[in-house]
Amino acid sequence: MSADPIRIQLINPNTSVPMTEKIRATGQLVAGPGVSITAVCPSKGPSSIESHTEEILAAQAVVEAIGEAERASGPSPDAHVIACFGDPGLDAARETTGAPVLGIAEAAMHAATLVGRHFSVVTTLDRTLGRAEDLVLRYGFERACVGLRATEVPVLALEEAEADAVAVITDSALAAVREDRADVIVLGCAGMTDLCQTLAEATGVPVIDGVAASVGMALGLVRMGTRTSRLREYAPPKA
Ligand code: 2AL
Repeated sequence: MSADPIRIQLINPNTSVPMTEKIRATGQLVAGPGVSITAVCPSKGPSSIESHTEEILAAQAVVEAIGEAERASGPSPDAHVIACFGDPGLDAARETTGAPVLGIAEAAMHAATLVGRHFSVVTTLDRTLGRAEDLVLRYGFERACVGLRATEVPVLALEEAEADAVAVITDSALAAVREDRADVIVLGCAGMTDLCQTLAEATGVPVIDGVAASVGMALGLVRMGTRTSRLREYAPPKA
C-alpha cells in the first residue's frame, strides 16, 4: 500500500495561466515524483503584480485560494507557496492555516545565504524595488543583500521568456556579480522561474528561483512534521 502523497499548493496571485503552468512545472521538477503539486491562479484580478494596489488584491487572492483548498472535499494541501516576489498576504495566510506557508522572496533570500555571502535581487520594474527593500529588512537580510536591480522587463514579458527580455535580465545579473560583488543572484519574480539554469550558466554563480526554493523548503518542513505556530500572532483570526 503506498503512502498518501505530500500535497503542495502553489498560488500564483496574478491571472496569467501560462505563468501558473511554468510555476507548476518548476514545483513538480523540484518535488519529484510521488509529491502532488497543484498550481492555482485567480480567474479575476490583476494580470501581473507590479504595484502596491495590485499587491493588496494579490494578498486577498492568496487568502481566498488557501481557504478554498482547505474547504474543498478531499485532503487539504500540506503546505502552500505564495508564488509572487512581494510575498503578498504572507502573514494573513499564516493565520488562515496551520499548514506551512512560504513566500518565494523569503525562501529565496534564506536559500541564497546558505550558498554564498552576498546576494543581489534581479527583478522586473523599478517601482517594485521599494517592496523588495522592505522585505529584505523585514526578513533580516540587510547585511547579505548587496543589490536590488530593476530590469524594466514587465512581468507579462516573462510569460514566454522572450529573447530580448532574457538578454536584459542576463546583463543585469552579470552587472550584479561584477559591480555589487554578489556571489549569488536571487530572481525577483516568479515569472523568471524558467530562466534559472540559463542565468546560472551565464553568470557562473548560483541563481536562486524562489519557486524552487519554496517548494524544496516546504517539502522539508512537511517531512519534519513542522507547522506554523498558532500561538499569538498567527492564531486563527476571529470568525
Ligand atoms: C511579481 C511576481 O513574482 N509575480 C508578479 O505578478 N509580479 N514580482 C515582481 N517583482 O514583479
